[in-house]
Amino acid sequence: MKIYDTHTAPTPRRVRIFLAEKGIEMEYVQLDLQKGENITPEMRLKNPIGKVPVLELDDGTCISESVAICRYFEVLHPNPSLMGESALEQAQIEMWQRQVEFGLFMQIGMCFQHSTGYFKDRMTPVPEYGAVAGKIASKYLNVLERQLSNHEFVAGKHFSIADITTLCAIDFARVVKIKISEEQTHLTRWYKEVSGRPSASA
Ligand SMILES: N[C@@H](CCC(=O)N[C@@H](CS)C(=O)NCC(=O)O)C(=O)O
Repeated sequence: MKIYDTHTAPTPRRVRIFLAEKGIEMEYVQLDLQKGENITPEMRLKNPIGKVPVLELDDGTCISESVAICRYFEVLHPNPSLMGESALEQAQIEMWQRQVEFGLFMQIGMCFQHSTGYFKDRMTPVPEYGAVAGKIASKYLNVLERQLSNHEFVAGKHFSIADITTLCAIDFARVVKIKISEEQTHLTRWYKEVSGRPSASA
């Protein structure tokens, strides 16, 4: 079993942290995205949209989409739970996870791609769109600040995949100069705590 990974990219990091939290060892195969190693005909057979991460099982079955990969391991290794145990917990984690993906993670990704032209060989950057996406991401940090003012973690009482997604988005946001502000004291408290977990260096 192995995962096609790119160490510097934020999405595969979500899976690395998830597996580290569960203590699962994995073989990682590094792909250079800028050189297009993820969009070769061979890699498109593993993931038609040519993105990382991709989990390849020993029988050759491939699973892409970071959350699908995480869910696979959550079912196989339920402890510690990172996607919730009760119906309510699962729904709350999913709710925050989706909102963070759309409100923050994706906006930061769009801001990066459209303002830097990093993937201009395979997409058309629209800098104005990049700037708008950056503003949406910055605004979303206020939503997290409010949530963390009365919850220990993003989805409530327990560390979950929603914290992993948020951490990866915020760390990558530095590349486009989006940061937690000093006034966002609850977000700062949360950030210190989750980035201090051993899994954060995965
Ligand atoms: N929804 C996908 C997103 C995957 C994704 O966008 N990965 C980026 C790296 S963060 C990628 O492979 N980009 C390469 C490219 O666009 O060519 C997931 O969660 O796995």
